[in-house]
Amino acid sequence: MLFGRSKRKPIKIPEKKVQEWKYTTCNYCSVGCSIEIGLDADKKIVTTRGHAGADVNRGKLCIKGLLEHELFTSPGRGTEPLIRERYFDKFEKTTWDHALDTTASKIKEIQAKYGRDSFAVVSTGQLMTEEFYTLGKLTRGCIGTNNYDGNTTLCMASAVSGYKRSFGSDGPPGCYDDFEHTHCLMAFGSNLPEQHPIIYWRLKEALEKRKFPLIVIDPRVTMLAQFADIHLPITPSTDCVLINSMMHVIFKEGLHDEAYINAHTQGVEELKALVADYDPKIAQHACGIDEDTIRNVARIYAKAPAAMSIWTMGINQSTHGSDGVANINNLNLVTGNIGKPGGTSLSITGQCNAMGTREWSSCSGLPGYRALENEHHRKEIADFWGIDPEFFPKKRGLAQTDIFPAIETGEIKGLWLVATNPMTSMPNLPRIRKALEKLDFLVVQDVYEDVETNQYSHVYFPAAVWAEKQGCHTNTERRVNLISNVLPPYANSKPDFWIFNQMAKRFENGKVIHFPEDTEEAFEEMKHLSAGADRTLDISGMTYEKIIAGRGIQWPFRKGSEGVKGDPRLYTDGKFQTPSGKANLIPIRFINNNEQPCNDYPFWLNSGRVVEHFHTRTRTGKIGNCNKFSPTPYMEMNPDAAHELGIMHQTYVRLTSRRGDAVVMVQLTQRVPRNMVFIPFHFHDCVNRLTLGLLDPYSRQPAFKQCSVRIERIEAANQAEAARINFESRNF
Ligand SMILES: Nc1nc2c(c(=O)[nH]1)N[C@H]1C(S)=C(S)[C@@H](COP(=O)(O)OP(=O)(O)OC[C@H]3O[C@@H](n4cnc5c(=O)[nH]c(N)nc54)[C@H](O)[C@@H]3O)O[C@H]1N2
Ligand SMILES: Nc1nc2c(c(=O)[nH]1)N[C@H]1C(S)=C(S)[C@@H](COP(=O)(O)OP(=O)(O)OC[C@H]3O[C@@H](n4cnc5c(=O)[nH]c(N)nc54)[C@H](O)[C@@H]3O)O[C@H]1N2
Ligand code: SF4
Ligand SMILES: [Mo]
Repeated sequence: MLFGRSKRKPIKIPEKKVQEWKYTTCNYCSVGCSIEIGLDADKKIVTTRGHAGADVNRGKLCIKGLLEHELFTSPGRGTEPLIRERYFDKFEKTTWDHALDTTASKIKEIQAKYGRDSFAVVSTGQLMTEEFYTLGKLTRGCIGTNNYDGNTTLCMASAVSGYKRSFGSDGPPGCYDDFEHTHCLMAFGSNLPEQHPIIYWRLKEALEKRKFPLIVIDPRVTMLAQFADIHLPITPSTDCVLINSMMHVIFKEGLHDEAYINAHTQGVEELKALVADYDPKIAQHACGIDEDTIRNVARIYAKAPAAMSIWTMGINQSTHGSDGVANINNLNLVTGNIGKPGGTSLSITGQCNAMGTREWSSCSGLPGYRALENEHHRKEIADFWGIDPEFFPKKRGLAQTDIFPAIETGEIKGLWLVATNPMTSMPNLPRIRKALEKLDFLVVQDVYEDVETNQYSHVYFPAAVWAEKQGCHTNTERRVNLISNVLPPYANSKPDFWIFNQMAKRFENGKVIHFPEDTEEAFEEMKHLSAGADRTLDISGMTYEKIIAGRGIQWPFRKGSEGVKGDPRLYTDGKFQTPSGKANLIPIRFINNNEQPCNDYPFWLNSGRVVEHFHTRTRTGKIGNCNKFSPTPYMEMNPDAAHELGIMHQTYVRLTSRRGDAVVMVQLTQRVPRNMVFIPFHFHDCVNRLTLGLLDPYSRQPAFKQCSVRIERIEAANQAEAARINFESRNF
């Protein structure tokens, strides 16, 4: 019997009439996949596909990339500029000229009254690089505030800081191709299958060809941990202890690379002296990994002909973020694993263009990795832009995480938010809400007018998104790739590039500094500023055409370079960007300075992401299939811990921290240990109502992943009300 199958019609995939494929790059995560958008005869988008000829993704895309074209017409898009006198008034539609004029005059008024730095700008890792460069020109060169930063402080700041401390410069030294050459990979606090699915696929491909040990360090049994050969469920925030202890074993057993250390590093004696204190017998009690495993892992790593480390937010988002990065670099330097195929310290970047903002936005410095603290750099840029170098501050101003407290104290009176949504993404939201309410003037520039921050703004600029504009991104492996302009901006929204240019016209220096009309000309300026024999960040040999031909080109790619391939690795000659040319070995002493579980708040609160959603869901929350797979805020909880508290699977609980409370649905799972819960941070009014966000002393990045909470059962009679609250944190 065929159970009626013979009568069933086969599934038919409707044919899509693509007339033309347009080249572009994904605008979500930093993997940097090349995408082709298929247009029909009427120039309507009918589909997308991964570019088969691209080195990065070789035809593949993850769920977000596959459905990305749906965001152009998704609900909530901003159509017209909006304005209101006070944030509790109703928004009125207005013209671009009026919105821009009002903003410019408000900025000037605030600066005249309270000083230039009383107006702050907070941007993002999600614009085009040319847009970042232009915003830098506007902010540093025309508006002249030093309180200018980006959401990369929530994301990559610790990696930047750690790279600078170790190697004298930012810039991830490795590439995805290192998977093909490595003999051991350690992944610290990085869940590739969900957060960087195509990098994960590259790793799996490499593993299928040639088996090598995969060691995952994560307090949670992530999808990557499930695939690991060795999983180290570390005590939160103690990675530095583990690494110190590994180096203790490596030095003691003579497994270090003496020749490399002598030739290319400085500070080994101080490092040796420090790690002498980290005998695995002692360290095990701090980091929660038993002494035999520490020794085993140290030996595997040090004996591998080439070993590499990758990491993401499990390291960066910690009070030991910058130290964690510097210590991973230490480990790789003492084992001679920098700048060689399969031997590297590769930070896996977060947002699609977090690299571009680091390189060119001038947030914490000046374009092209130049420093405000360096007189020569200030003069170089001032001369090129045609302004007085004295207009620039002599050291960087506040980081994003210090800008909000400065609003509380009244030091900052006005704020411009560009492509970031701190009302969901910052720690301790009750405090952020109060700060936004306190501002004299807030302008929000976003693709969506229903973004939470807009409830507090006075002016809203509707921005064009992704392939509605043109420009570059730099991905995790320093690959510059191009987004082509495939369709016009939605309604009366405008490319961020245009908005910055128009704003510049309203400032004195904006008449002096040249602001190119198109992004390609801005790219030419950046190329000019990047050229230089000693500079690692050299893009002077690139053109938009060459970038498309190479499906992205890695920097450095110098003027006169042949072909379309840049250098896959940095520091291959063992020469670093420090004054001596040697890398710094930095002793990292661990000081336990986090909020810890205690009697009143007995659980660690850990937070992160799921594959279907991107950040605060302004985009993926509105894309049918992304949202359908992950529609509800939830919390992972260990079944044994739940049993003790009488909490059932898929019921609602109340979480309380010292900051606030949140209601959330429980998913029982062994992924988390008994004393930890995990909540994806995508949902509004949920986990960041609870987080503390103590800051890393070097990078000012918040410890999003470590604080403590109490969990209370909600009685059956109140479950329906709890369900309503949980649903509301979805926001729409
Ligand atoms: N689908 C999707 N992909 C994304 C994003 C997204 O929102 N959605 N966002 C992008 C961005 S901007 C970023 S920054 C990346 C983030 O990418 P990941 O960092 O890989 O993702 P997270 O889930 O934030 O955190 C990773 C892991 O850190 C672990 N962790 C917590 N504390 C510690 C600790 O003390 N030590 C160690 N070793 N691990 C710890 C957590 O348990 C978690 O599993 O993803 C990018 N890709
Ligand atoms: N608890 C907890 N909190 C976290 C984290 C965590 O792991 N746990 N992770 C942190 C990290 S790593 C990050 S990166 C941050 C992210 O935090 P946010 O930057 O606040 O998050 P997004 O939702 O990406 O916000 C980007 C905004 O830019 C808009 N946008 C997109 N493209 C464009 C464009 O081209 N132009 C303009 N003008 N707007 C655009 C989007 O609609 C969206 O509103 O969250 C941080 N917060
Ligand atoms: S892996 Fe990242 S870059 Fe690639 S399609 Fe997915 S979200 Fe886009
Ligand atoms: Mo991030």
